Amino acid sequence: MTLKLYAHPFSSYCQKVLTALYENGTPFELRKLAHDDPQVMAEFAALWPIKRFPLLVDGSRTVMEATVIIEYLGLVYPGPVRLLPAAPLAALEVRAMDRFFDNYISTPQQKIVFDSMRPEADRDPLGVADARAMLDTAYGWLNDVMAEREWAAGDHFSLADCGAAPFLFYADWTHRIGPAYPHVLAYRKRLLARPSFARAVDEARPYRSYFPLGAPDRD
Ligand SMILES: N[C@@H](CCC(=O)N[C@@H](CS)C(=O)NCC(=O)O)C(=O)O
Repeated sequence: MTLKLYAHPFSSYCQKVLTALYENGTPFELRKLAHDDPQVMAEFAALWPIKRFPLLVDGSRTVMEATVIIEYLGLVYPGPVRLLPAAPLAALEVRAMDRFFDNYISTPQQKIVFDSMRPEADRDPLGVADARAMLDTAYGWLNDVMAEREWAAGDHFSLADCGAAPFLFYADWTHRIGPAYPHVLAYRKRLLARPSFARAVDEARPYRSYFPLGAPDRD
């Protein structure tokens, strides 16, 4: 049975799952979400009316939410790279860092981007200022954590790094990670050098013009 992933290469949450799939060389069929492919869009809408992607389909089972998809892959299609440690407390640390990147890096980053896509009159400057403040706070906290670590949860690349990679990638484009956060910048560089994420970034290059704030000429 071929795994099907409904996703788009430029989406950060999709890159989170693609990084996990590439880490383990897990075979899958990409059902690329594109408005000029109504068949795929209709399949996706029927499977998941919430219409947030990525979405994994394994036979009769539908798995939503990037984190849950990665945990599912580890349980049902384990590969050489274990992305969630077997020891419960070590796994808890990975999950805590995964939540940190979703809630305090990706969520404020997306707030800024989505706000920029609204008509001028519907914008939310206070919400955007709060999101920028949250990113500064999150960069500061992460800088202290990463002073002591190679990967998000310690010595081993994990689920938390799968999310950190695209979220820090786009966060820097949205609200620059300044020189006050050298350990975050060095970590982002390590993530970009990781072959699994580097592949996801390369596959998304053709779509850079989609970035609503304008993609910078780097990375
Ligand atoms: N909580 C979801 C978030 C997924 C998400 O926000 N995906 C974005 C793409 S990066 C999306 O579906 N955007 C479409 C929309 O907001 O309508 C997860 O972890 O998978």
